[in-house]
Amino acid sequence: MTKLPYGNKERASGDDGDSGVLVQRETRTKRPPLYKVLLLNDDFTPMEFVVHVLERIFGMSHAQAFELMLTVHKKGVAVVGVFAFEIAETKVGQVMEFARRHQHPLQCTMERE
Ligand code: TYC
Repeated sequence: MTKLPYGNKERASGDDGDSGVLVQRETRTKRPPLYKVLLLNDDFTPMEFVVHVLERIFGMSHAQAFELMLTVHKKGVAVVGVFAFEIAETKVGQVMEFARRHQHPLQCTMERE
């Protein structure tokens, strides 16, 4: 048999090894990243306004909202909740818009968990 200048006879015969059939390699569905929504303290926003924000926008009970407001007041910042990107973005926007409309300097941000 003649020695072929290729590693194997498939290549020498012009077959590139591609059968034309698509092979599914692996399926890896990554969980979407989560985002912490943070509420920041300031010296001017009234406590009751913050409590109202936490009830209305984050669905907390009055007791939960009051407790978290006090945590922010004492510590400077607290995580209000953890959400998928678009939910977190929407809630941050709602807080900022509501505070702006009432002329309070309340700040709300998000960061990747
Ligand atoms: N520190 C504010 C006050 O004494 C109350 C406050 C709490 C403001 C939480 C913002 O995210 C905040 N009136």
